[in-house]
Amino acid sequence: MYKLYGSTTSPYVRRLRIWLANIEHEFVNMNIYEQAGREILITKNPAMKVPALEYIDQGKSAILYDSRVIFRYLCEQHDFPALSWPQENQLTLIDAVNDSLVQMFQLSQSDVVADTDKLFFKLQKERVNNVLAELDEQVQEGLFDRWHYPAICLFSLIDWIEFRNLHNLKGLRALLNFHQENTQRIEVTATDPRM
Ligand SMILES: N[C@@H](CCC(=O)N[C@@H](CS)C(=O)NCC(=O)O)C(=O)O
Repeated sequence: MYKLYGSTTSPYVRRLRIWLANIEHEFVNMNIYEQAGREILITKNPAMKVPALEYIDQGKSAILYDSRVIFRYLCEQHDFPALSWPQENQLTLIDAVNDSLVQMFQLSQSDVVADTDKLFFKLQKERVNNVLAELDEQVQEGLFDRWHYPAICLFSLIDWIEFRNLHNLKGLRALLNFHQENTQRIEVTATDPRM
């Protein structure tokens, strides 16, 4: 059986929890910003990030980290087709916004004020705005109509942005509609970080 290490709030973890909805797994919930969680985390991933997936390989316990690698491993195990190249690009865009917003969130938790005249904040703001506009267009074109892995990743990102109030999504109507249309899915409500 799989053991997924993560937190309920991480969008990188949530995408896998949603995708694993019909695959037996244990979810180990940790607060990675507190001592107890960090003590577990350091034994699972030297990079000290979630998610990490523990599994049994030829009778031995093995571990994988990084959601992208974990997803690839799970697809191989369950004979699901690999992502297409355009879908890989979608994931890269979603992850780019995710990474920028994780860093901005950590800075705000460190009481660093986001000054958009400063290079770091300017770069993140540009990236987040550009990518969200591109994803909004792709949603309008129907590329996220099916509930495939990139759609699950996009949903997890948008819902996390709303949950943490990280970015004003006003004007990104297609993204907001996409979010609204998927909030009632069972696997989505079951992994809601607000619960
Ligand atoms: N590329 C990684 C990113 C994972 C990631 O950034 N996770 C965040 C939580 S949302 C984390 O563990 N951050 C801890 C830190 O930055 O110290 C993946 O896809 O799994």
